[in-house]
Amino acid sequence: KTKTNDFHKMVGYQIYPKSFKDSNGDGLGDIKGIIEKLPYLRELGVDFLWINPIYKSPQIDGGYDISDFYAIDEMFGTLDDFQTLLKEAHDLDLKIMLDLVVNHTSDQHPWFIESQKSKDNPYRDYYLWEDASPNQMPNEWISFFGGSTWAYDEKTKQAYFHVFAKEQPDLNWKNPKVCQEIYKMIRWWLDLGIDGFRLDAISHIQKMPWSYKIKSWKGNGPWIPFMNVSGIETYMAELKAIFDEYGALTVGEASGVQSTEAPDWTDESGYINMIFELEHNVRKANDQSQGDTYGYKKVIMRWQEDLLSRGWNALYIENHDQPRSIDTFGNGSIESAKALAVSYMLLRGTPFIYQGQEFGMSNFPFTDSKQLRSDEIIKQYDQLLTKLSEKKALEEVSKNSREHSRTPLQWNDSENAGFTTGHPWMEINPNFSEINRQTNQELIELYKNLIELRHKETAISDGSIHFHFKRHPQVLVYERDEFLIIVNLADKKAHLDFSKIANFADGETINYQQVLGSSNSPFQEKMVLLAWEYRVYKK
Ligand code: ISL
Repeated sequence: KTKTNDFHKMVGYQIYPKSFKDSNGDGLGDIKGIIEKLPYLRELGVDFLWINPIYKSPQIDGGYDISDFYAIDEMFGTLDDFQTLLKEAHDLDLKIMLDLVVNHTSDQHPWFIESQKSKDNPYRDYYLWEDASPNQMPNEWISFFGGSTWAYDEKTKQAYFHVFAKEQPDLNWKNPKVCQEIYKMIRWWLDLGIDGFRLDAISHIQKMPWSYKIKSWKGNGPWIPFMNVSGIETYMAELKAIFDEYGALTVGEASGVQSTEAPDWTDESGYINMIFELEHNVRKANDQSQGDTYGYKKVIMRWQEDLLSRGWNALYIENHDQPRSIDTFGNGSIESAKALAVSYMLLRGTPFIYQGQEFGMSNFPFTDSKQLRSDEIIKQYDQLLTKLSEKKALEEVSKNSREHSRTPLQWNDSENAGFTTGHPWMEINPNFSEINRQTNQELIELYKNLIELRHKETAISDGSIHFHFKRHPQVLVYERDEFLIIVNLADKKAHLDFSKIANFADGETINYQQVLGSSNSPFQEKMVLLAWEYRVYKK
């Protein structure tokens, strides 16, 4: 198989399996639960599913700490179940993409257990060990989850390196044996019949020399020594060779890859099909729980423009690491969720929908620290307790916490929102009788329409993109060849005047038909948009 551009037309759906659907009443979502819901996903119209890690794991980091790359974690089912899922999904023409987590393993992975035993263990060099003492780590680098990137080991008087939790030791990619093991594993899953991978934290696999001194502790400063560091190209090229052999569908989570570098990563000869930018999740300076709309718009425009002639964007407004968009960039209303949907679903790239986003799931109103589930958030909370009251500490950690997006899916208004017949592993949002898959049909319909446009219209799947009113703080306006998309991303009115724009001068004569919209409104040179209004026109 060769690399084709099929993915230009596709729409992905992200499943956080623990919270998607429980089939056996143990309160945890599972593979059979996904199988149950395949008809729903088919009907929605998506083309592939990206499933967050289902491998064997102690679950310190939501399954991103893998202890066996070849086994399905019991909580999700068996390899047989997974093969049934593959078959049933494929029968419905749905592709399956798995998470590929190869920057690190769990500290319970047999390689690490061996590696820890002694300095001369054959697996020692599978990980990154350096001489250290309890109060002198090899350098001052800090991890994404807080604290040093080094964890000291008393027995061997060395420390091992981890960019995430200390239970997630980083693999040593400089060791060819590690690469071979990983490549073997990738082939194993592709041979089993999966369609592709989402490459987790892939830009961190290469590190700078340990002697690198951090120059700024602000922004991305602390991550510079392990974010898209030169030398990574070799590994990426080797990965690409395998992906190409299988015609695998690939999307990279690659923080630190700039919009100007993304074309090299994702064009015809690039390593992967597409890339998620992580920059648009900007928050208002004065309120970390609120999205910065103009910031979002600017990031989107830059990535769209920088990848216009080469490369491909993976588009999203929600995932398992971010709070719900209806509350960050929206105002909690379904109108705002609709505007957000239109704002990104028709851009150039492959859109992803995160479970529950399509029916307006919202942030969780945390009232008790016992409701928190992520290890790293609980640690942050405990840390904050040293200086804040319980109430303030909880408020602080839940501000833009990824916990919000991880609550069980609200399928209907029956007990436990139809997610489980047992006791849910994480509390269900108390708003489930108002917000669920049954109540918010209109939003689902809109998503269906948007997906259909991507499937049918080459202007949307492969056309060019051109932005207007680029400095407007709240309205996003873009042309995709014969299409014109207008979205008001705020809860106040906006005025647009097209008469000064070359192609629109004498706009009244443009023969625009409205394809979608929150109201029926023929195109006019001077228009007033209501709060959260969206309009899609076609010439
Ligand atoms: O934090 C980042 C940038 O500021 C990241 O780029 C980082 O790569 C990203 O948060 C990684 O996330 C992914 O890997 C983590 C896991 O906890 C997340 O859920 C996953 O999406 C570790 O595997």
